[in-house]
Amino acid sequence: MKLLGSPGSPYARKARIAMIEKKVNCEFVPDRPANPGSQVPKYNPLSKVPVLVLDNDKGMIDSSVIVEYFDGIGSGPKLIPAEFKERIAVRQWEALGDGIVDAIVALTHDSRYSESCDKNADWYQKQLKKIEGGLATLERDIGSNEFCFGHAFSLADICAGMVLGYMDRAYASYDWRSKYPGLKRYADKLYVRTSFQQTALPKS
Ligand SMILES: N[C@@H](CCC(=O)N[C@@H](CS)C(=O)NCC(=O)O)C(=O)O
Repeated sequence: MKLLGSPGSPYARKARIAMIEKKVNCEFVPDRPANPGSQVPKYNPLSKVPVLVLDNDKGMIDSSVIVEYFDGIGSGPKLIPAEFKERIAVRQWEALGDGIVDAIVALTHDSRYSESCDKNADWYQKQLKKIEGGLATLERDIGSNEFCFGHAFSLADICAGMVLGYMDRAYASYDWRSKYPGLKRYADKLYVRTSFQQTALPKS
């Protein structure tokens, strides 16, 4: 089994963190879909990462599905609770995290984006509103807790950490630590985990 992903991809990082937390015996293979010779299109018709290449040479796609797979086959505490209401609650955190990352990508990959671009422009404000709304919601809902959901590490924390790590990589000019001190406190604790340290995103 091999996990293909770009070293800088937040979604690949989500799957990589789950792989480490669940002690799954799988190799991470750096592979950017845009690079010539990439194996990604062979296993994912959408040409996106992460993609998990199974032992039967079939591809499993989407970070959400791959995390659930790792949670099922790996050892250690569950990342996604079995109980219905709890599972839906954790999935809500995931949806929020994925949505914030989508907005960071939309903002920072826009051809008009640069450090000196017009921050009042409609296209900029539209994505910024989603990012700030998302970060404010994370900060409010985490409060002074150690974990996003309940009293244990879960997929919800993987997703919150994925967001904050990607802010630092793709949108480093935004000082989220000063604006959301509760998130800074939360992230400082989360980032000492081996799974976060081993998957730290390269600076862009
Ligand atoms: N919903 C997908 C999103 C995956 C995704 O958008 N990956 C980006 C990298 S962060 C990608 O591969 N982009 C290349 C492309 O869209 O061509 C998931 O969670 O796996």
